[in-house]
Amino acid sequence: MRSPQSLIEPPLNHTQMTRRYLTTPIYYATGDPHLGHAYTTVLTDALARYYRQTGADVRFLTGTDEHGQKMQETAAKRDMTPIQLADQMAASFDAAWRDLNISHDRFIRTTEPEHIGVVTTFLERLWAKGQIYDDMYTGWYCIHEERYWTEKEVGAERLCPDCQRPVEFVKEKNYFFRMSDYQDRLIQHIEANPNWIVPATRRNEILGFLKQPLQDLSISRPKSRLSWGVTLPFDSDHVCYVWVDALINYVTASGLLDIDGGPDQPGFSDPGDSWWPASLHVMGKDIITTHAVYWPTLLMAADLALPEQILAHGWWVMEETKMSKSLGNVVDPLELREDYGTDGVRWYLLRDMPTGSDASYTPERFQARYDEIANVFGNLANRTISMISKYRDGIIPEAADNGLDADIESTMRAVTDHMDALRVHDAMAAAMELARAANGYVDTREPWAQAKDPTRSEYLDETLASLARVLTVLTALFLPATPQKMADLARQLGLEAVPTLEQARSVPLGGLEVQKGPPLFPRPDR
Ligand code: ME8
Repeated sequence: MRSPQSLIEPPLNHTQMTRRYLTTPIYYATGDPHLGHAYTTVLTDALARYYRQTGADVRFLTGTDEHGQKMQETAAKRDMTPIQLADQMAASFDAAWRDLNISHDRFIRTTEPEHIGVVTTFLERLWAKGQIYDDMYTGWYCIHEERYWTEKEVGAERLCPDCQRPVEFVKEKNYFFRMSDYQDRLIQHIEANPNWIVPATRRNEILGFLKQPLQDLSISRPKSRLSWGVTLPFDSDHVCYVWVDALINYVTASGLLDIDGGPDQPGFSDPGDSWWPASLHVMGKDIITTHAVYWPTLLMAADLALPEQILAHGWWVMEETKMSKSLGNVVDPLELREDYGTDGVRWYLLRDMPTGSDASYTPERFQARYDEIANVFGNLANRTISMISKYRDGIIPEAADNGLDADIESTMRAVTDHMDALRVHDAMAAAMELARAANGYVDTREPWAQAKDPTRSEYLDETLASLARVLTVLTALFLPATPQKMADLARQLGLEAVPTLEQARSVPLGGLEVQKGPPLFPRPDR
């Protein structure tokens, strides 16, 4: 018997390592997280874990969006100050992400002094470059969506086209960003980079939107109406529009901007020292326009690199309706976790939603997905470890372990291709197919019959070694979705940790002692 296999990390050469900077949206600190927020965060976490497994140097950012009119109003309704509400909700998101085993490196809050400093510096830079002007705005405003609408858009009913709530008539001084100047450059960028916005439906939607002339963007709100925000550096009677403030969070957390640079030297640090540009912004399709139009044009105007890719996933719906805080039809991921465990919830979210389309939450679908991982993969793990315990005193035989090599090879290729194309659901489906193939292998090889016949002892060794190999590979393939359960299984196999994708195929297993543990995906006791 060998002692638990210690996996030596390959030496990392930081200058040559691929760097990946991944972000989720920063969620509004007006309510608790629900299944929709959990999905985006778990999806980004799965990608972050995958990239780390491939040896990349990863920075993973999430956080809360804490300024704006909605915060001011929600706090007032609850008899709180905006910062009290923000503190409470930031703690609630932070706790939820801890419970869901999210591996972020940074949780940003837009009320942090560092962020306020970066927004100020960013605006100073745009102002110094003549990218901002003031004008009188007359029109309609939706408090809930924090945005202006035209007469035509609100119609005779005077309702917000997005949320259907009544809009207010406003006449006020506003500062505008010359967004329209960047329309052609943005279209060229999208056309020259077909994978910049994925999936293609969202890219086409943005290109369709850009067929209309792009308006300049109002980037301020008068303090007389809204005081809860970042004061404009060039007019202390106004605060920054919450979306501009929020988008800049991605730059703040990258370390690109030196806030001590001062207005004359806007003080952008050496890009080589920061994480900018982001490799991938992940979000729901509801906020694709802000990320694929407002954000890149603001960056162009500030002479900063654009994010490398934008992924806009679909909506979780309940029956036909989008799950949303304001509609009150939300599912609490933390409650589901009590019955199915963290990895049960993560698995369902990643396996059930095709990355680009909508998905409908039902308890039946949740159960069906859980049954799949419990019955196919959980069963494979359980029977393999039981058979090694029963037939070989718990020691993985030193024998050829290539019985499923062809399946392993093709699955690893498929999983890697799907993950690289951000199709996490397909990657997980492909890994599950390997578990199914391995169950088929058990049924064909009939190790219980091999065990009864001493002349077939070598074949039994081969069967068990091949099954141990496939389980090891599966710990690496499922790690992005179910990290805790894969760590448990790696320990049951006598390994210290889940191997990287590369190591999973070659780490020596013969001689390791397996430890039978409780079922990986037990039936929920309800
Ligand atoms: O928009 N299905 O914050 P937000 C899938 N603060 N994803 C959902 C979802 C659902 N039903 N509901 C919410 C904001 N999401 C801004 C972002 S970023 C610079 C500022 C997820 O709290 C999805 O990622 O309304 C969506 O884009 C995000 O939560 C919106 O979160």
